[in-house]
Amino acid sequence: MESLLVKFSLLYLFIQCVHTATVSKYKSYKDFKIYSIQNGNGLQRLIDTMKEFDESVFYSGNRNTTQILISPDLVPMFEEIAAEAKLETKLVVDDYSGLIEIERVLPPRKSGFSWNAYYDVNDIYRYLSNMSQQYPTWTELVVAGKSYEGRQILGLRINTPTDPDKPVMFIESGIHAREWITPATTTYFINQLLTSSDPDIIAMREKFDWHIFPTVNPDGYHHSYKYDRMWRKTRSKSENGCYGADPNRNWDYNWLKHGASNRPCDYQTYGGAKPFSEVETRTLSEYIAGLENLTGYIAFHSDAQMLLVPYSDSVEHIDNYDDLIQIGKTSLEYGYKVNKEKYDGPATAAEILYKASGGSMDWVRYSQGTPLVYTYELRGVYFHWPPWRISEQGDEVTQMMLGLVTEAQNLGYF
Ligand code: 0X9
Ligand code: ZN
Repeated sequence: MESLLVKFSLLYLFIQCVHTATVSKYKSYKDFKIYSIQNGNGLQRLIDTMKEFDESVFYSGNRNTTQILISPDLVPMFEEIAAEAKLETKLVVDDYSGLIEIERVLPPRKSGFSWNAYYDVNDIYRYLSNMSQQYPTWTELVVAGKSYEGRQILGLRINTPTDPDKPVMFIESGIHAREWITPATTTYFINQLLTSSDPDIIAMREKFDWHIFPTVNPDGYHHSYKYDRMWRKTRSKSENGCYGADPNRNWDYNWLKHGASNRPCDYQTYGGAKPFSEVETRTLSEYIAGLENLTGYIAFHSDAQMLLVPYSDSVEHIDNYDDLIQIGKTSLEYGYKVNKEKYDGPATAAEILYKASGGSMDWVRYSQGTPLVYTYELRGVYFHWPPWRISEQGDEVTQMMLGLVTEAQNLGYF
């Protein structure tokens, strides 16, 4: 084993030098592979070894299988170690860059904003700004905080002047940079709220004081858009030179307890130097804490296709769990009617996904006592989704929101 590692270390170092010398600006992922591995003894060791060689190894999974993204240079080592550990592996994606290519449809510059392409953060903000100008009596631009690189966490408040004390409904999107479908779906939803002639959607618009934030991790999203499609974290710089913390592991509730890393170079789940070390989560939490009458907090992620309720790091059920499940089921039923897509749950993440502490949803529920708190994991293939199908998820989410508010209203939440 030892000599095997030495052999591969040298080979890998050499390839990395050549690679660094020739690397283009946007990480290509050419010939990167995804393997699906049956969980078993030796898996963690395999993952750890791969991570030693390449911090950016991405993996995710459930209780049965794990998917891992491997650079072509590491494939021989991966296969040898997997064979030694007698782990069953299956190649599921041969060239990961193909999935990324599908998404790189340039936004149609002249025709304004659309839902046929993915936009960088400035364009999303321009869309919000345009909407605030087009609907000045219904909407206003709101700033929920700022980012490490100095961007705003910009959102749109939709609060039609029908009643001064409406319940507040908060939408958080894009906390994970690479989950591009979530900002796209959120702007789609904003568009539906503002322009739909469906009486149910109009009623939903009127019922709440909406605070909607399509990209709460703007630096990370921009980095994913411009440099590395798989970037997930913020872009703060750690003392040891690595970048970013997972903004969904950085909130001050059970910080680092489960499913989070304390290593700044961890590509995925570094929880940060301390709770709220990231300016994005800290300022966003202050904005949330300042909202009177916060009744609903909805976080959008991708791509596990699930509906999750608090808490994410415990299998215990919270006091209005039964209501949350009933409301969540109706939400999913409404969504199902659109595209016949089934989502897992509603359930706690600990029961159907994995335990993960330090997420926004748990902090909001615990510290603010907000009654209706959900995380929607939208659809996708390893975080990818063709741009020409954004509206498909947009319509599904719009109906899921309608189902949610309808059933919550039936249960007397507003
Ligand atoms: O790990 C996460 O943060 C979420 N999954 S994802 O693949 N989108 O990264 C799950 C979030 C569950 N909720 C919380 N941990 N609050
Ligand atoms: Zn996510």
